[in-house]
Amino acid sequence: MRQVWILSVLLFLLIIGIITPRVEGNIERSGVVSWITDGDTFDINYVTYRMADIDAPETYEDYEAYNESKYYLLDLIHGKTVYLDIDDKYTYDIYDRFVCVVYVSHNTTHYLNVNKAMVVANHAITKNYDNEFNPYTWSLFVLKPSTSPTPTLSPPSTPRSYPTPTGGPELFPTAVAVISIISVVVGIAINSYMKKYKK
Ligand SMILES: [Ca+2]
Ligand SMILES: [Ca+2]
Ligand SMILES: [Ca+2]
Repeated sequence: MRQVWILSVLLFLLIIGIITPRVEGNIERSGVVSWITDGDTFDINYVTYRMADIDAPETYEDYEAYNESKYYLLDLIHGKTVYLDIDDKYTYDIYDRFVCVVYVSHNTTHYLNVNKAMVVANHAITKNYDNEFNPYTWSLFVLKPSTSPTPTLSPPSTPRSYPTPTGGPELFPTAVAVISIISVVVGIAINSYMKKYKK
């Protein structure tokens, strides 16, 4: 029976390692968000960043939707340290804003993909522009790298506290549960096969 458990645990770790996306190597800079323009644009130390492959409502399109989107993003990242994957293909858009995917700490092990979170919350739509990113492959949560990058853009400021974002589907716990069950079943199957084989 011990064999089954060891096998199950090993399988579980292997599968988790394969399916969970990681940001390792993709975080090119970080800093504290000091200004929110709208649901897809913000500043760090007077430098403007445009969130890649999403589009949030403009004031002239739908003022109420613009406002809701803007304050949703504000709750998610304003005053917080964000970790940015800058577009390796063009770096800037036509307005000289850095194009990026934004990550913010979700818990001790995971970042939230803020671009994806804006779409999931219906505060922005997906628009797959020409850049290094493919928004259709994004996961809402990604594993943090083993060592966090040091903020480089701005000195640390006192973070304002905001409520934990809600509304995103918690896919990760479900996936873990499913994988645990599969691992145990496969473990038992392998063990009984081995027993049979030995006989
Ligand atoms: Ca927009
Ligand atoms: Ca990049
Ligand atoms: Ca793209």
